[in-house]
Amino acid sequence: MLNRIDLRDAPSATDGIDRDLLPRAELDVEAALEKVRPICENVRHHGTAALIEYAERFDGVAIERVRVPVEELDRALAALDPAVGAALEESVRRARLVHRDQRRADSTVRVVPGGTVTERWIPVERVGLYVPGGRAVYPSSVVMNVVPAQEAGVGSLAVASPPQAEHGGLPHPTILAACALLGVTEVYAAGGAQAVAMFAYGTEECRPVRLVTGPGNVYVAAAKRLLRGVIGIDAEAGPTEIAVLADDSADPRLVAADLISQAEHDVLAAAVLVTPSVALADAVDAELARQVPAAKHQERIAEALAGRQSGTVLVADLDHGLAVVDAYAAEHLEIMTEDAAAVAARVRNAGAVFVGPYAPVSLGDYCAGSNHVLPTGGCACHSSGLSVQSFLRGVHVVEYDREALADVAHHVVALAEAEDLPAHGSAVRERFAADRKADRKV
Ligand code: HSO
Ligand code: ZN
Repeated sequence: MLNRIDLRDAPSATDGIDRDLLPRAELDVEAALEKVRPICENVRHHGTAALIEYAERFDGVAIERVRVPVEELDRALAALDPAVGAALEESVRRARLVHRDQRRADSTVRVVPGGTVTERWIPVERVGLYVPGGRAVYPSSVVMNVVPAQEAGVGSLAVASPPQAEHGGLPHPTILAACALLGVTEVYAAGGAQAVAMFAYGTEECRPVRLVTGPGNVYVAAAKRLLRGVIGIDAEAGPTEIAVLADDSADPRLVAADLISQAEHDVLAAAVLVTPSVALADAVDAELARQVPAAKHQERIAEALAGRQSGTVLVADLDHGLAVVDAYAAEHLEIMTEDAAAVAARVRNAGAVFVGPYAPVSLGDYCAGSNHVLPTGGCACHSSGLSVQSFLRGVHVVEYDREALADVAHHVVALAEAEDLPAHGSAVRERFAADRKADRKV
């Protein structure tokens, strides 16, 4: 069922793993840029009118206003299935526990007597959160974006999600309900690149934001790339990925179920099994053959599993497997081995690591307390998932008194001269020249 890539004789850990040998999706954000550019310009110059035009063109619905009335949020929450409401509340509660703990205190370092540097953590003033609509309606992603922003102390938070024809041009009701549950009152019926442009440039209805976070399709990613600079962004989210590092001790039934769970997202989703055990690989294939036809979204899943982004990678042993999963840098990595915690402790590159048989990725998607907005496409080797930190800026506050500056002045002057920037040195010298004139001591 899964493509098989046999790396058992390939170079091992010390030689490094060639990433090109590993399965991975290709997402052409560059190509989408040309389509997205005129859309962003149109929103920049025509605001709400442009958004209404795109709602008609891309979402097939005529809307009169983009801002969602607060009563619609309340109505959606009141109509929400109580079991879903309770689950969202538990998800929020656990996420708050974890994210609250991420908050950093300001800290002051006394560098020398009379000289301190304080690091102040200041929340971004206003944030826009993009929530996809259409096939992917994820109230859980509202939780995963809003909770860290709120815990960081972001004062102003707006959500945008595409207008839905079958919901009278409003975003999907579970999205509206999740916003209401989290106390978000500013919601816009806008999707795709045009929503990102609305946040970046502002419109008659929406004040511009400083930072845009949230997942989206390739057009959303392209708009983020284009407008980065005007706004900050979290990441360009690609299709979701699960890698499972497993040995003979793993239950093939669970490995298959977890691979299927993320393949369910998208035909481009990646499901990768890394194992030294041919027996396990065969057993997982057999389980996939059994479980996929029973899955509701079996066509999408089968396409994702058969795609070149998915596969089984056979490795020489677990050390080799660790080198492979580090090279792959999966968005989600499950460790299904003997002594899973010890193996997990050795992982360097992954968006999130799920340890042992009772921590499936879908727990993390909804209710572990961890964040599910994670780096994709191998970006886990240099980036983290969404956190309170994503919504804060660290500002250095420098305080030196006269003595402390005098002590280091000659070093500043020496470096300024080495860089042929003598005015930098003069700025320090001037302080003392003025003093010398004033008290005529020197
Ligand atoms: N696995 C997705 C998140 C998600 N799953 C939302 C279900 N709903 C990317 O981490
Ligand atoms: Zn998921």
